[in-house]
Amino acid sequence: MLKMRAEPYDFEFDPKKTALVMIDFQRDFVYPGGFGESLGNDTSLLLAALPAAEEVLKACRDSGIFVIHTREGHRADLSDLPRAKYERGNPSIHIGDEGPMGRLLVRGSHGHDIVEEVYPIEGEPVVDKPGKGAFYATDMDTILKMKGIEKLIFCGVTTEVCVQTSVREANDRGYDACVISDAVASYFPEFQRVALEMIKAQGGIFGWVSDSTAFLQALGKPAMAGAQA
Ligand code: C5J
Repeated sequence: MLKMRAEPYDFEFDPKKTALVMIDFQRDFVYPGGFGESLGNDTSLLLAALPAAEEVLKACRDSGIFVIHTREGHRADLSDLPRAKYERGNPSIHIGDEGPMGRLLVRGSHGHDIVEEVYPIEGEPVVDKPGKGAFYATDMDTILKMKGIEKLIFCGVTTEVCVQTSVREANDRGYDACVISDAVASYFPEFQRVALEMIKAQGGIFGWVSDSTAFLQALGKPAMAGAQA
């Protein structure tokens, strides 16, 4: 069993029963011209999570920790897109419309896919989800159960939307989740702070919060250049 410095208290995990969950590192959220920008967001804020997420991903691959990725998006015929989600936010262009990176949030388009820095490799399942949570209308729970996974490490975007929704879903399904604070990001700095506070409040009501430095330390890996100990 390994132990990682975390809040509200240390997070213990057996690497064989732990999965890294990489939430929605898609061009549609982190680059201009995608779904995130269509809702009026400054996408550059999300790039802050990538260096730490890359390090955490590399450390998990080196340590044999199971890695699973998610992508938010819809079928090409939009048959799984609720009207409410299509209309919500009065966007500049809608889900399914043609944008600079292809059809917005549609599976198979360039914008819907994962950025190169954290692109999945062979043996890392990619779960396509129509909603914000990684468990809703997906086989995420089945895959994790088949692998004997009990603990989850979360990286991804955005902190208060798809990451937090997935952490809550994981909590209700009996998993222990720890969010890596510098490997998640929000379009709203205040929401980043508060979303993490909410997870670890009340003795860890939804889970734990740690950072990439503590995670790398727990795995016996060197810290990222310039990281705070
Ligand atoms: C959003 C997500 N923000 N991946 N999706 O709509 O957080």
